Amino acid sequence: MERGKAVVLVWAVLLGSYGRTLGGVLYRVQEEQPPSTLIGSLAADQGLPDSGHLYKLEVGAPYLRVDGKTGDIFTTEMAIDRENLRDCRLLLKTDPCFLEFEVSITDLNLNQSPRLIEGRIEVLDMNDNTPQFPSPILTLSIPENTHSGALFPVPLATDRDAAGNGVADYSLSPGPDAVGLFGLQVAEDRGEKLPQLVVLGGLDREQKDSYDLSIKVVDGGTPPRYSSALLRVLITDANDNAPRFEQPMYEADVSENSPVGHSVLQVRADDFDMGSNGEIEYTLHQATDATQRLLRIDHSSGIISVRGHVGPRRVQLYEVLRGCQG
Ligand SMILES: [Ca+2]
Ligand SMILES: [Ca+2]
Ligand SMILES: [Ca+2]
Ligand SMILES: [Ca+2]
Repeated sequence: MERGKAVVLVWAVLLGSYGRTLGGVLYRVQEEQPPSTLIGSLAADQGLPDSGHLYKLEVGAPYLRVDGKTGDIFTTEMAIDRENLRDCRLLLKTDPCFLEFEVSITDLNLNQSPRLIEGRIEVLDMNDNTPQFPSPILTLSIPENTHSGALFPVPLATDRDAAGNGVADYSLSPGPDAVGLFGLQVAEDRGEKLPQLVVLGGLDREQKDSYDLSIKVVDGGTPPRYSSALLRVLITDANDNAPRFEQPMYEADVSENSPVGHSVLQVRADDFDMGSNGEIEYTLHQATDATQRLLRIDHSSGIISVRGHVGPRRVQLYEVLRGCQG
């Protein structure tokens, strides 16, 4: 509803009869109306006197003011913001929000104590809040060996409006490099929408280690309000690569009587994984006793050197090397 053309929904129920206190007057008003919007006319609506009496607001400031002669209740410069009213801030989304008021009526001709009218104004929700994610950039970590169909909860957006104008749905724009890899599933639990990222395709950290997706949240208002956040998916490493030597075969000649510690050759291997999954340790693998007596390998550098006396023979190193992941 536009501010300028505010239509105030008003009706009143008078419960009980006139006495010292009149209770149960109920009006309704849309939140965020401009100043001096008429909420209700106590004299006209309630059959109360419209002359010779003084109406005075006792409870309801600063949101309300009352015309002294007619008891007309108006909004003020202090807008009634449903989401910021003290009594409504902690309500459940589905609970109605009420603003209490009290107006006294004094008969100017009689020397009587004033009568008191108590009432409530139900503040109706407007869609004046946009649903928001907790941060403009949301991060999810997903292991590269995740199977297709696995679900990862996405941080929830919030919207301070009442249920119908609150969070209604989420959608995902995967971007060209992530089409077919990620989707969104929106579960529901007791009326709350729960977005979950679905892994649809195979993820390989060694091919691509992050994806930037856009996630959008929309509320149920008319027209709806919406906002978006960047959903950054970080692919974490799994140990899915074995170490590989740079060459399929290494060969070297060792001179007879080479001194102990003489460097024969250096082998090198690579492992595409990260951190400890990519660390390499070199050992001699299935080496014969004779080879083990003759040669040693440095576990970290891959340098093979002479360990013992070299006699007149030839050792084929390709039999004896293996790269070991750490
Ligand atoms: Ca909203
Ligand atoms: Ca609202
Ligand atoms: Ca590895
Ligand atoms: Ca890996």
